[in-house]
Amino acid sequence: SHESVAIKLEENVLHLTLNRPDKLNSFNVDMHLAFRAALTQAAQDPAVRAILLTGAGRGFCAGQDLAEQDPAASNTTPDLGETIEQYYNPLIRQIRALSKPVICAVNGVAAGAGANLALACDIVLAARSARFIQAFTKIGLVPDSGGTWLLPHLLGEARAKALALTAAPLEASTAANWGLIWQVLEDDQLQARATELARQLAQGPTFGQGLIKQAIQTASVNTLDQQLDLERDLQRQAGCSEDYAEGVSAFLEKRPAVFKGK
Ligand code: T3D
Repeated sequence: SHESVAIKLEENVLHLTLNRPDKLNSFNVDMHLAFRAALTQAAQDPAVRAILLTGAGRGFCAGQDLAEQDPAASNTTPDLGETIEQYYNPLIRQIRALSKPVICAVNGVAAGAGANLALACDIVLAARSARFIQAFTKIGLVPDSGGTWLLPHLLGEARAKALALTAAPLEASTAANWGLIWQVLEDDQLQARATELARQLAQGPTFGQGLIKQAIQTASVNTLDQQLDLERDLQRQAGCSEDYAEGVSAFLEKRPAVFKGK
């Protein structure tokens, strides 16, 4: 049967590929449920130490499947708040709460919720031909899936507002220059380089990586004082990990460390 999210576990990396290429991997309920189940499984499975998210075909993700939720086709006004509450918000929260790095390889156009899904990931790589489009305003909507938070945080209000109000397509290279994403790669190198990065992280001290993710995500709501306290607490936890002991031993013995993620 056709899977709307293709899943493969290889070398401790869970590859999640949005797989509705004919619809530019736009979200229908089926894809939401498959994605959610995969992330829930990823959180629980110790064999999963990094997640690599990408899209099948020429696009990354075109956001909500607009054919599935056509207001003109139904008699009642759809409650979009309900869709957000049920599907998009839990997805973004799941990614942010996951104590494992989520790498996103944006292989092509990322529009609407698809753009903000990418931006919610921990490390975003994009193909040179990829575009980020805050498409929402073209159909009278508001950026969701964290867009109105992520954009001003990453870019500042001026760029955030202009992108959201105009739906202007942002080239991958500009996105990288502006600090919206980590790197732009040549199209034919994206998947190999993203896989390499994901594998490298998966072989690393993934317990500590989870704490790093938590610390950096919390910074925006903390004062420096609060953040110093948080760092103390997280460092205490990291210092109890087997990976810390191994990391120090390996350094002193001048050999590569063998991390277990605990
Ligand atoms: O529940 C709620 O509604 C609230 C939640 C909202 C979250 C959102 O994400 S709202 C924003 C929804 N997304 C969009 O508005 C983007 C719509 N798509 C586009 O603007 C363009 O497709 C792109 C700029 C992304 C790409 O353009 P292009 O020219 O490269 O491709 P295309 O020809 O437009 O699309 C290719 C096919 O995918 C086409 O189907 P066809 O004609 O070959 O059968 C197109 O209809 C389909 N497709 C693309 N995006 C969507 C879609 N089908 C359904 N929903 C889509 N979002």
